[in-house]
Amino acid sequence: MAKTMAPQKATGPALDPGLVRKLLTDMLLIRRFEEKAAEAYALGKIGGFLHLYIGQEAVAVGATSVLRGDDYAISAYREHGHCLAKGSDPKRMMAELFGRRDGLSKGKGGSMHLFDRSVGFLGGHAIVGAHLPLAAGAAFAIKYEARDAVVVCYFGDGAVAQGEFHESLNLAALWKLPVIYICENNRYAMGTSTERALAQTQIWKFGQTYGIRSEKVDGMDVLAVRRITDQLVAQARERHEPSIGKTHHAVWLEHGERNPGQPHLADPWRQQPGHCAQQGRLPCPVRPHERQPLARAHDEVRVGQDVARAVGERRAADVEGGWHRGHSS
Ligand SMILES: Cc1ncc(C[n+]2csc(CCOP(=O)(O)OP(=O)(O)O)c2C)c(N)n1
Ligand SMILES: [Mg+2]
Repeated sequence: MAKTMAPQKATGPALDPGLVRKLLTDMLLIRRFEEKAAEAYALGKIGGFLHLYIGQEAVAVGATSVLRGDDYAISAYREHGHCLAKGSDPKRMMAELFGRRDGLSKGKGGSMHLFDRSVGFLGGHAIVGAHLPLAAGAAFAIKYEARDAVVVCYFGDGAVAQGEFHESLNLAALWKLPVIYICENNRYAMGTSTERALAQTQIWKFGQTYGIRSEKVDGMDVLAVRRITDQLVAQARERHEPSIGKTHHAVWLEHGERNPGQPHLADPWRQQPGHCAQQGRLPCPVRPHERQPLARAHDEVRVGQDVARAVGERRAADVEGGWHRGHSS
């Protein structure tokens, strides 16, 4: 999945059928992976915590679609989608969730600690905010070695109130590091809304404070994410300029999956305004007919949704393989 494709305009006939199919396929692979993981967790086959990425697929896929194989990605604990998008092996990822020795982190890390150096994925990190300085460090190494790779660092809105967020942005700006910080703002950190946690809820504005470019983008629109990330990556690659992007999302799921037989810690979350439990129909990043530019491109290039799904299903067979092996162990 890490293969780079030329950036395209969000609308109009210039959209390449191969690109449309690839974006859909990659998002569907993540969706299938997460659905299978949820199933296994409900059966008590996966230990520890499990935080699903369902509903946010467009961010990982849109952003990764403009990265090169030698670029890095790093994330917090909701990282399955970022790791898959970077090109990691779904079988080894699923094995890791099951705590198996053939897992990505030898079964010692689990869902929150996927790590795959072979595709430049520098880990899922469970301590909120802790990986933001690591991203700056990796970007510093790139600059020190005079390479033109970049680091994309995904984090949640919950990290913004942490000191690491501000320290990292300060150093990235001061030292001109090739890092793109992408805040996936789903408006909640466990049960706490951004309104209750942040004095400044316009997260992208922190970029202005540190004098770096900041952009906000609809995180449900894979083409918009791709377009903006392409610009931010270009300035990081060419001029070593850091930036911050902020994506916003419909709220899909609880904070984490429910442990079998235990009450869910985040049940009050369901009562919060904007939670999916209160909405009849949610916008979905992987349903093309709900994303207008992608839907138009879809019609124009005659790539049917079923075709994309079929390709997605084939890739998802890998997921099933990993799941069955884990399930029978
Ligand atoms: C330093 C630290 N404090 C508290 C926690 C407990 N905790 C786990 S997840 C979480 C919320 C994070 O929310 P956000 O960054 O918005 O990510 P999201 O779950 O919305 O993707 C908190 C407070 C933690 N892991 N690390
Ligand atoms: Mg959040």
